[in-house]
Amino acid sequence: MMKAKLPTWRAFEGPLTEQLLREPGSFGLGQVPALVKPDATTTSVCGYCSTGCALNIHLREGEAVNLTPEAVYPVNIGMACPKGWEALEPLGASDRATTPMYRSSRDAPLKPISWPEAAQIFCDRMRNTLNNHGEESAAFLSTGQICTEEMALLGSFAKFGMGMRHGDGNTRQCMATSVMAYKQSFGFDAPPYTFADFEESNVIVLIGSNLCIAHPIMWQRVLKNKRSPEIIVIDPRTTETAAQATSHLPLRPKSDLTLFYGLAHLIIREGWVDQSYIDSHTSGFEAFAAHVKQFDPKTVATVSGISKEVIYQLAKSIGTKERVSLWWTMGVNQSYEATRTAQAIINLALMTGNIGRPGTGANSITGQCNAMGSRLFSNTTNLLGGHDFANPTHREKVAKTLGIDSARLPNGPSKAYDQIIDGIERGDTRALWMIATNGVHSWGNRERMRRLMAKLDFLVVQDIYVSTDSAQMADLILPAAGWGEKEGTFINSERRVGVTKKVKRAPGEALADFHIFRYLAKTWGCGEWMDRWESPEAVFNILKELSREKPCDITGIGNYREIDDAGGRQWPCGEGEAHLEQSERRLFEDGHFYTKDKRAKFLFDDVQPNPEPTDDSFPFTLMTGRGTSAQWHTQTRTGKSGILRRLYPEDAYIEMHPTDAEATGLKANEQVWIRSRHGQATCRLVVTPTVGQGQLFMPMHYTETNRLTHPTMDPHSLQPSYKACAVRIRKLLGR
Ligand SMILES: Nc1nc2c(c(=O)[nH]1)N[C@H]1C(S)=C(S)[C@@H](COP(=O)(O)OP(=O)(O)OC[C@H]3O[C@@H](n4cnc5c(=O)[nH]c(N)nc54)[C@H](O)[C@@H]3O)O[C@H]1N2
Ligand SMILES: Nc1nc2c(c(=O)[nH]1)N[C@H]1C(S)=C(S)[C@@H](COP(=O)(O)OP(=O)(O)OC[C@H]3O[C@@H](n4cnc5c(=O)[nH]c(N)nc54)[C@H](O)[C@@H]3O)O[C@H]1N2
Ligand code: SF4
Ligand SMILES: [Mo]
Repeated sequence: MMKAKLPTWRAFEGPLTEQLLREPGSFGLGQVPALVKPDATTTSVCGYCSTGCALNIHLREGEAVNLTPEAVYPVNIGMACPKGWEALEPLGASDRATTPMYRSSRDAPLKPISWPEAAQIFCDRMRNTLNNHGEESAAFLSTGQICTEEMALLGSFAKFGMGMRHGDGNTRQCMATSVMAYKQSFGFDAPPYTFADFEESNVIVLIGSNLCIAHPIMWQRVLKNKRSPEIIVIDPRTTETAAQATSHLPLRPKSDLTLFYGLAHLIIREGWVDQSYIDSHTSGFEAFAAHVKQFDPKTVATVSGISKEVIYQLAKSIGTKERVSLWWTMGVNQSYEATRTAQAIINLALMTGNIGRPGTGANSITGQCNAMGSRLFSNTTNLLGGHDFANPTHREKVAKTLGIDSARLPNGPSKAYDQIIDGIERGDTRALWMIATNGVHSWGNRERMRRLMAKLDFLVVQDIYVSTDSAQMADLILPAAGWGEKEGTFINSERRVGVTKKVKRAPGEALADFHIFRYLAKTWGCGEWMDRWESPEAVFNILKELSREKPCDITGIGNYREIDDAGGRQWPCGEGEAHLEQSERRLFEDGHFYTKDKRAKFLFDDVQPNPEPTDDSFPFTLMTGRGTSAQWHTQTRTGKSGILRRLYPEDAYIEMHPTDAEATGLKANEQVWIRSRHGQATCRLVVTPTVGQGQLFMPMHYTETNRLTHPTMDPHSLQPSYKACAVRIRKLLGR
């Protein structure tokens, strides 16, 4: 068993108001005794990825001293990946934000200030901006990595309290495509599967999804499948997952849409469609069938680089096998035609009747621990609980449940991430509040992003560390408690609501995001209507009420303790629903979708040219993504664990095919210079046949990567196309 070192906390010594001290659970161990016995073991859902593994947290005098994976939880059944095992370690890092910090001008150094001062500065400067420049002039950028209750509180305070019109999240970089694809096709953003489907499929198709690295415990679930499934990986790279698959289709980057239309063409031509399913439960099939006629195997083979024979075999497996599940992640979502690509996958499942049965589905795998919470309850792209900002009935329902006037609700969704950022250039966005996301590292075209952050009148960063790229540019840093130092719920990839608990004291004056939002709301003056939002569980009860009669109904889900005892519960879970005792649940078993006519829609479009084409000046296609199972995004957390650091390369690197290395005269391990149309970077060269010729790969964990990428968006989801950027590469001279 690994031993977690107990960090030495800085003594708490800040000036605080009476009011803050009275906040339940804001400092010290607060509410821990309510859920956790001091010298025992409790469970908590992991705060990294969307698998949502439960971890046993071992306590001494109420403080976590170690952890082990939980054996009976239905998700991870005793397993955890390296990040989960090391989840306590980053909490003890020396660069934790322990007090609010402020600089009155850009040239001044950041100085510690008190919470009352910080809250006053936040409210004064935000209020000035909104008063002087209008409701569109300040925005927030949030995350899929805080608790659902925190997201809901933030979205409600910012929009209904402060009167901010815009707020988006890093989920735009990640899940916006799936949200849009499901909404349009199924009538609601509803990933239909349960993890048991990994174990119950005969054919598992993984598209742009590197489970072994990004979702290692889901891959363990695949390995538990007793049906000797066919595992097909569709990814330009020979990833760790592709290497273990029964077949790997190394298609040309961004040729997915052509390939899927080609598969649909063959399935129709060979008569493998499930006509009775199509007739009973879908609409738009005929037009779709006409559309895919042009995608004959020869054309598709030329475009995708996959042979006609292999394409035929894949079509046959999808069209004739009994239980086929299709899973996708960022290789699909991060594209300039992402939504239609995701819908092409959905169409394959619909036309073969592979949905609503065990081992089937058109399944988008989410990324962050609470991406699903953000999709439903962050109040950004839709009104709390999957409601529509523009729908009068929805507005009334939400306003009534919250006890506010519906006139306080904006009448449309927020600007998207890129529109908020582009707004800085034009002077439309003047103040920005970044919460639990490190946009200066993770957004494309880094140098432009840095320039725009510097242009803001006021940048507030709310993070657990002071050292992040974004925090370093802030005017005001609000110190947050991290995973393990606060409580609330996460919703994982299979729609399972799980409880995460406070098992450690946050250092110094760091506060749970929940309490930061509450304190700011009180200082702002929206005390009264927010009185009911007094604790995470009180907010959870409000969210349950908001979900009533929506597809994500959780009115019958129970309280934190009941959810915890049940091993988490999946939505929907309406009042008195019998399936409460079931530990695994999938959607659409009755063939009814959430559209008006209850039918799923076939949606499609013409294939678009890559807006970032390669040419003589930029001959290589750069792909980006996850590097190792021990690295998380911008590395602010995983970079703090000595054990994890030993598991991955310290310095930035780029992967190139041996033939290309030979042709360009580049050698393994030498420093190279890479240039795109948007920026340049230097890093170490790794020569490996896992990338195809003409392709390069860089993990996103190093700051170098997003110096090169560019924010080209999918038109429906406005998600950036991070995975296909044209570059050239040379030996770095002078070394
Ligand atoms: N260890 C670790 N795990 C994580 C994360 C992490 O940072 N580290 N992040 C989490 C988050 S938020 C997310 S969103 C998920 C992401 O999980 P994944 O999407 O599985 O990870 P990525 O590496 O971003 O992209 C997946 C694959 O897409 C492929 N790809 C690139 N271009 C194309 C294309 O045109 N077509 C196809 N079919 N494939 C293509 C890439 O080669 C890559 O192997 O991981 C989650 N899990
Ligand atoms: N080139 C390229 N770029 C990408 C991607 C790619 O594949 N390629 N993937 C994109 C995807 S899918 C994603 S999801 C994004 C992720 O991008 P980010 O969201 O920017 O990445 P993280 O490093 O997870 O940032 C989370 C921040 O929140 C802080 N934090 C952690 N816990 C808490 C908490 O409880 N409270 C508060 N207040 N702060 C906390 C962390 O210290 C960190 O600074 O990156 C995107 N960018
Ligand atoms: S697989 Fe995901 S949820 Fe499970 S331990 Fe690893 S990071 Fe945590
Ligand atoms: Mo993500």
